[in-house]
Amino acid sequence: NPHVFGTTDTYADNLETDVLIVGAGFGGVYLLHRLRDELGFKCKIYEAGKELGGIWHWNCYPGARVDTGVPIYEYSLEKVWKDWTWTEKYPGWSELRKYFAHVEQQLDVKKDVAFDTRVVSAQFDTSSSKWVVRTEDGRTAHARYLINAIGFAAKRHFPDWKGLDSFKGEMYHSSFWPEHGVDVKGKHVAVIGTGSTGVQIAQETAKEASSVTVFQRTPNLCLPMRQAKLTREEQQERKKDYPEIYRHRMTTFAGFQFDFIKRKTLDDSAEEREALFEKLWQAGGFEFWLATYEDMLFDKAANDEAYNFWAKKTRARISDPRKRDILAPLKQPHTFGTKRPSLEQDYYEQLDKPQNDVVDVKATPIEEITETGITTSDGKHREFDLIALATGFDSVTGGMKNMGLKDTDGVPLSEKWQMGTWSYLGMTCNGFPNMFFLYGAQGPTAFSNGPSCVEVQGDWIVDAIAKCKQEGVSRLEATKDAEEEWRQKVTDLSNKTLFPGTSSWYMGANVPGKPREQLNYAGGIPLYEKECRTALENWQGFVTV
Ligand code: N01
Repeated sequence: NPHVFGTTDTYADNLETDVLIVGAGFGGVYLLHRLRDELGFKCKIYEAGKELGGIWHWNCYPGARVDTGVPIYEYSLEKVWKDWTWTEKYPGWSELRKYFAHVEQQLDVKKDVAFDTRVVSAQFDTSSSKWVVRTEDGRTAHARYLINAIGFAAKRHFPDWKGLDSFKGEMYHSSFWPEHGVDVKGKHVAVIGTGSTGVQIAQETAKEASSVTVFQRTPNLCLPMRQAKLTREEQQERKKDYPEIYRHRMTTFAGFQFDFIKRKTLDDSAEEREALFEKLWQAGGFEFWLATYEDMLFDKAANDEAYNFWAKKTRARISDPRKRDILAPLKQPHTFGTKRPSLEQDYYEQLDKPQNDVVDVKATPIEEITETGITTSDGKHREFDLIALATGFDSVTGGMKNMGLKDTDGVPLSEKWQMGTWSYLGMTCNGFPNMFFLYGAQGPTAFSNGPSCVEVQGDWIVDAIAKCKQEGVSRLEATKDAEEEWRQKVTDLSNKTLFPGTSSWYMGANVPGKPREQLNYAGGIPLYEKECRTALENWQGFVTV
């Protein structure tokens, strides 16, 4: 029985509920808890997977671990953090799953989650003012409010290489890795893609496989993780500071414990700059990215300084000159930090080993996947036992375009967003009354620590629903004008930065044919929260009925 965790009515053919939430990751669980337990709404979650955890349910590839240090990547709910301790500063996927088991113990979420339940269509019925949501297995739910909490990586991306289906060895997309693991001992492994995922898979499998060959189109400008073991005692001791830590994280640009420093790169002398870079480098994690000079992501000359420091440090770790020039070229492949840097532990040392290799697929693109391996445009054919596809996602918009959402006129969201993305506040859409989403398009999403984004948006959604109830509003809908203005704001904020100049999934540039546009709000968490709160005060940008 796939539905073992639910209460009976969770799986009813006709579900009636106040709020239907799609997705049981950080966002969905937070919303369920706040709406159900604090405000008394009847809520259900529909979840396509078999467990809580969202991305940490799907991502169990070798080496999957979070790139944000404890205690930032977790809920600020005291009920949850009070009795929870981590074993490592940057926890791995299995520990994150244990965290969600602990969340379940504290919040009793699962009784209101229908697992194995994939939404295939949803439309607001204007006569009843309710959402009608259908599932793949034919059930129907009616809900006053629909909240999409599906994350930014709900739709996988597979490049359309010739012969992709013909490979006779093992082939897995990173987000569909066998849960019980794959034995790579003695195997020749190919990893295609060098985003956060590809770097982690390559680094981990290289410890056991006979060889690992990475197919790299763009170098990942990885930062040293500086992993550390954590003791229960030191965490208990630190917990007195947690309320302040969680308050503070909402005051920083990216929802972390640190923020950009209010100084410009070139205002410092070369020695001062070197000293600051060295300090950030030694601290490890995202500090070199997000706790550096405030102009690093805005000014090319400032950015060059960061890149040159990165290249100097990284090149020194690679002894093979050919690999060094591919993995950490002297000439900047893109402005530093405008693609997501991965945190690594020994990625460069692993790839430097003679049995492992890196293929520059910008120079020699993949032409074909054959029964036994991969052929590149220079005619070289390499044989493998296992191919790991770390080719990413139709990020941010792909998931919501793929769940059969239609506006009140019957126009699919996939059509509305075909030429670009329109939303208001990165949480609502014109034509989709009483629908909210979080950790998606035009919100802080990729420029924020996940749980911080989820809490700032989740709290706003909860307050918006509570305000509707209090004021007797049966239908809340963003106006077209508000959407146009929000899109312009998202674009303008981004255009001040260096992000638009780089082809990345932040810009929708990783999927052929997808419109190139900034998909994330680049104004930082505090400004975002202020804008959203102002809008809520008097329903600015909304029509209410
Ligand atoms: O996906 P990606 P991801 N030929 O899109 C390459 C989060 N995350 O799964 O850069 C050759 O970043 C593509 O090349 P290029 C995190 O926010 C977090 O790695 O487009 N290569 C790229 O190298 C992250 O940013 C964590 O030139 C092709 C790779 O595939 C986000 O999820 C861990 C290709 C895709 O990288 C997504 O990460 C994992 C082609 N045709 C993920 N098409 C942690 O917190 C694509 N590529 C640790």
